[in-house]
Amino acid sequence: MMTTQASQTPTISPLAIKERTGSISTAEIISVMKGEITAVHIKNGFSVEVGDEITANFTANGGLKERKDGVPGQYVGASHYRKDASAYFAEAEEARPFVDALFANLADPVHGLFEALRRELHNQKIELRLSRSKHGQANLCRAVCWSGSGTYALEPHDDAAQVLCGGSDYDISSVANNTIVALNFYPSVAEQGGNLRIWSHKPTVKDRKSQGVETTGYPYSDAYLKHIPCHDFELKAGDIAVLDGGFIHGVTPFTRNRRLVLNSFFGFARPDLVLWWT
Ligand SMILES: O=C(O)CCC(=O)C(=O)O
Ligand SMILES: [Fe+2]
Repeated sequence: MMTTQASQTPTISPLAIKERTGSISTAEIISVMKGEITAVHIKNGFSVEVGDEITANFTANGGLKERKDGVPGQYVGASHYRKDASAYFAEAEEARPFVDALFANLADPVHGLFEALRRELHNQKIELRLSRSKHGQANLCRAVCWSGSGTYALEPHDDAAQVLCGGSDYDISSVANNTIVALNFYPSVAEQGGNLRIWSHKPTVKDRKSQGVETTGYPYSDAYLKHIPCHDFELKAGDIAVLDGGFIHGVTPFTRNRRLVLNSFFGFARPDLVLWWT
């Protein structure tokens, strides 16, 4: 009885959040990777015009699909969620031309940030590369428009369970021992709502078991989250959010226009290796 109760009382972990306007710095990203800060919200982090072009390329994309894995949304690219390595990397290979088509001939912020981080880490004798296996290689990002119609457009979840439980064919498994960084670019946002909400709680394996989400980290119930403080990032087109994906987060409902996110994950697999995937 005592044990059950203890595992169902979520531990509050304070959020260290930075919000500012301007260009994102690799130092801030590395701070999130090292667990020094929980999240960074950069307002006006990239051009709204580039965001509009990416959104138009998403809408017209031949690889645009409806998600069929229990998480409502439309997407271009590949998600490792609930997939073993062979299925994920096959999907990533197949989706690559469509992910490339999102950026067409643009000098886009996702490639820009990846390259800047790669250079900075290289200076520190750390390699940054895409996750890979004998089945193929990850893409730089995936583009998603969430379409949940309940309390959330994207239900509260953590991004760590899926890495921990992905299976041994993945090279990213060891990143689960470190901070899994979620990187989100917002080419377009909702008129109302569509906030990225983060809760002051980083679930353990035991917490996930108690909530029946051990292998997915999705979704956490309102009852579980009720007494946990949270913070909302109110997003505008051109914003960037970088967060410790081990903390529970979700997307509040929104109306009318399309809210598009370009999402990637990365983190230390070893002290000298950072892997990047979607
Ligand atoms: O759309 C967002 O703001 C968050 C996306 C997210 O949490 C995810 O893709 O795992
Ligand atoms: Fe997430």
